[in-house]
Amino acid sequence: MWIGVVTIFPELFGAFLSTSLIGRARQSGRLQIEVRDLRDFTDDPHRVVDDEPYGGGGGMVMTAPPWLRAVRELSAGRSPRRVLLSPQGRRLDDAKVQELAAEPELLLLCGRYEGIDERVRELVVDEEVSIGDYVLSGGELPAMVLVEAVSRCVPGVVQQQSSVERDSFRSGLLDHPHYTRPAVVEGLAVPPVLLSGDHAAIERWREREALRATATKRPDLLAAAPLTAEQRAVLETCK
Ligand code: 4HQ
Repeated sequence: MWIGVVTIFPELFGAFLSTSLIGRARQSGRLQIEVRDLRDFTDDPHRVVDDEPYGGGGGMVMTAPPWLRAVRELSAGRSPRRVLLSPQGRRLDDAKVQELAAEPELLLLCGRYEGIDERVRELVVDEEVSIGDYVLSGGELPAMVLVEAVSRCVPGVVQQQSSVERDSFRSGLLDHPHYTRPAVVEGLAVPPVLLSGDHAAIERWREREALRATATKRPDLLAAAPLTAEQRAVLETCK
């Protein structure tokens, strides 16, 4: 998969893109990520990318010309889906992540200041995506969130593909609790079934705890999850 990113702060992506899972995926060639500085697409020597808003008011607005040039140059010879990170977008969820991961090419636009001239959206943006209802200073962190979530869906990026399938949300449920050594932490013991060696019993416990966690922490998810009759019965015994 190819992902292009346009930003005025390309350095923010350095450690993120060279560390851990994403670093390895890039080295193996499964992920090709091209981060470009918006200022490289200006034609004035001062590399200015913002101006005062028409109609007045505070703050600055990112001008259209560098964005149009950046998007068109990075789209030359490919046809990436062009995504603008913005609080006005549709909220990112697992369904959207999987939909974006099915694209061979994505181009992510990271704005700053009060935002980008509206005509950029009209001319070269396919869709807006938000990572949540709160205000950030720029689209860079949302772009990293999107890159990380999407990358996990690209075949071979997560070494254990079984862990992607087991992942939270794929089932519509939250994960069960996890425990590791030591067996007792400040008087709190590991649930004995996990030490029993009885794999079927452990599987039943995990399923039950996943249902319980979802019911108590995210009842909204539970309402939307397609539960089997057996899962409904187990859920009854958790109450
Ligand atoms: N932004 N999800 C970039 C966000 C945001 C979000 C605010 C995007 C500032 C310039 N983006 N502008 N939440 O808060 O995606």
